[in-house]
This record gives sequence, C-alpha cells and structure tokens, in this order.
Amino acid sequence: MKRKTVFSGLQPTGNIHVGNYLGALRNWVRLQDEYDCIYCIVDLHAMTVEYDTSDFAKERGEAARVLIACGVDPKRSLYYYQSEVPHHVELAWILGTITGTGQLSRMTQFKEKSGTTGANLGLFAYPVLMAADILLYRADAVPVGDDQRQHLELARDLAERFNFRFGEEFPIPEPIIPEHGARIMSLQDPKVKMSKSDPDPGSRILVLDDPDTIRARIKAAVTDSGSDVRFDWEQKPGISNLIEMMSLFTGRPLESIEGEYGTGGYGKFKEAVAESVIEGLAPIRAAFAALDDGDVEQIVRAGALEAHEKAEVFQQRVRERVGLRG
Ligand code: AQP
Repeated sequence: MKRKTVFSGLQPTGNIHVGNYLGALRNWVRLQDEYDCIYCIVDLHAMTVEYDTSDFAKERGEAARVLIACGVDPKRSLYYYQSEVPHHVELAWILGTITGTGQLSRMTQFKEKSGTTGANLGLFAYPVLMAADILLYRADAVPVGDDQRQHLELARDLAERFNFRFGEEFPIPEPIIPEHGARIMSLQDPKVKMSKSDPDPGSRILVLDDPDTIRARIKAAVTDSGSDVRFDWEQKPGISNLIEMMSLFTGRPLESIEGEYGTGGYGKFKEAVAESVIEGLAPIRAAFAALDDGDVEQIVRAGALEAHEKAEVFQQRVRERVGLRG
C-alpha cells in the first residue's frame, strides 16, 4: 500500500532554537518511520525579511547540517533547498490567482512581521508559497508548530478551492501539531513565542548552544511571582514553559516534575531544567560536529535533483488542469 506523504519546511538562519526542535523537528524525525517524508530548507521564505546576502549561503548550509544532526535522515527522507526546485514558485503563482487578498491581510504573521521589517509583496504572499510547498507533492500531512496553524488553514482552503474550480487534484493536508511543545515561549517574555528573529539572544536557546550558555539563559529566564513550581499557563507562564521543556527533553510527565520541584524554589528547579536541556541537546551537538559541510551540500544537491523530477510530474498535471497544456 502506498505510504502517505509528509511535507514540512524550515527557514535557514543560524538561530535554530529549541522551539523549532520541540515543536516541529522532533516530529519530522519520528514521522520518517511511517511516511514518505519531504523536508525542505525554505530559503525563498527567508528572503521575505531583511537578510545579509554575504552570509546567506553559509547559514543555509549550516541549517541543512543542523537538521541532519537533529535526525533528518536523507536515506529515508527527500531533503533539499526550496530555491533549487522552481516548481514551488510556479505553483505559488497559480495558487495566487485563487487567493483573496483579504484573507492574506488577516494573517497574524504578516501583521507582526510587516510591523518590524515593513510590508513587502513577498511577506504578504508568503503563505501562498507555503501552500504551494505543501500541495506541490500532494502532501497528506504537515508537521508544524502552533504558529503555522493559520497558514496551514490557508493551504487547505486553497486545495479545496483549486479542486472545486479545476478538478480534483490535491489531498487536503492535515496539520500534525504536538500536544506539548507546539508553542515554546520566549525566555524573556513568556507571552510571546520563542523566535529566531527576536533581537534578544537571551530569549532563546539554540540547539547548538554550549552547556554554559544554556545554564546562563535558563538562570536568567523570566519567572513568575511566588516560588512554587506549578504547571499553570494562566498564572505561571514562565515556569510552565520551563516545566514543558524539561518534560519534553526527559520524557517525564509534567506532574512528576511538579511533584519533585513544587516547593523547592526556582533556583534548584532552573538548574535541573538546564541540565535536562543540555543532556537532550548533547547528541545533536555531537552529530553536528561529526558532519562535513561538503557531504551535506552533496546530500541536498542530490535531494534537489530527485525533488525536481518528482515535482515536474506533479506540476504537469496542474498545468493541464489550469489550461496551460492541451
Ligand atoms: N516557539 C516555537 N515553538 C514551537 N514550534 C515553533 N516553530 C517556530 N517557533 C516555534 C516551528 O518551527 C518550524 C520551523 O519554523 P520556521 O523556520 O518556518 O520559522 P517560524 O515559524 O517563522 O518561526 P521562527 O523559527 O521563530 O522564525 P521567525 O523568528 O522568523 O518567526 C515551524 O513548523 C514552526 O511552526
């Protein structure tokens, strides 16, 4: 029986953080056993905000290496750079013709990011390109963090709209969003999500951070009033964020952590959180160090060739449906 297809992407910046890892990448790795997985470094998406052209290729390569270190296995998954397969952009254009500008202007991420970097057409159209990424390979499921829920909803709408207007072509993709870890919060402001583009490096832990940096970040993490260690997003968002991280890195239930550290004060608890994060990330740091940049480039280039072939077959059907081929 044909396995279902999973697609997901990650923007290449040097700042891949534990939110990306716990919210999305861990699921990417797990799903490789069950699905045909296609994972993409979405470099075209990363160009929608200001970036440094001289560092871009290096950062893209580093992101590719981090993902392999996290467990993306190129023997089991198709893995490549988005810009190497032009079909993403072609399909985005076609989907753009059935996308309402009203719906795009309601996208939370557009509103947030256009406030800081200024609105540009790329940022506005970002969710359409994301829909094209997913629909290009007829993905059945998309592992993402909670912040991508709204964009995925648009991809589902566009699949339905296309199927209705031009004939049944796309499956309606299902989100795969973990129950815990889907929204890891900033260490400096637990009301906003941990983010690559937050100007304050103290707001996040990177998957490649060394142990001393991790200890310092967690020690300085904003906590809540009181001193009890309790999982309660309303009253104690800072502490709940740390409990959740510790639970995900150790596999321990939330209650067991509350039980052990509940009344012992924040200091001892934070030390334990730091050690669990350090231990959880150690295999990734080791795997990253053992990888060679040249080998990684070869892997993604070979992936792009295979992805290109696959995309061409699928895209030909879209061209026929919309009347671009006889
Ligand atoms: N804080 C988070 N908690 C859980 N999951 C998260 N993701 C992002 N932030 C968190 C998930 O990570 C995957 C890759 O994200 P992306 O590269 O597409 O970037 P993003 O979603 O825009 O978020 P970032 O990484 O923080 O970047 P910026 O600063 O540009 O917003 C996605 O599946 C995402 O849901």
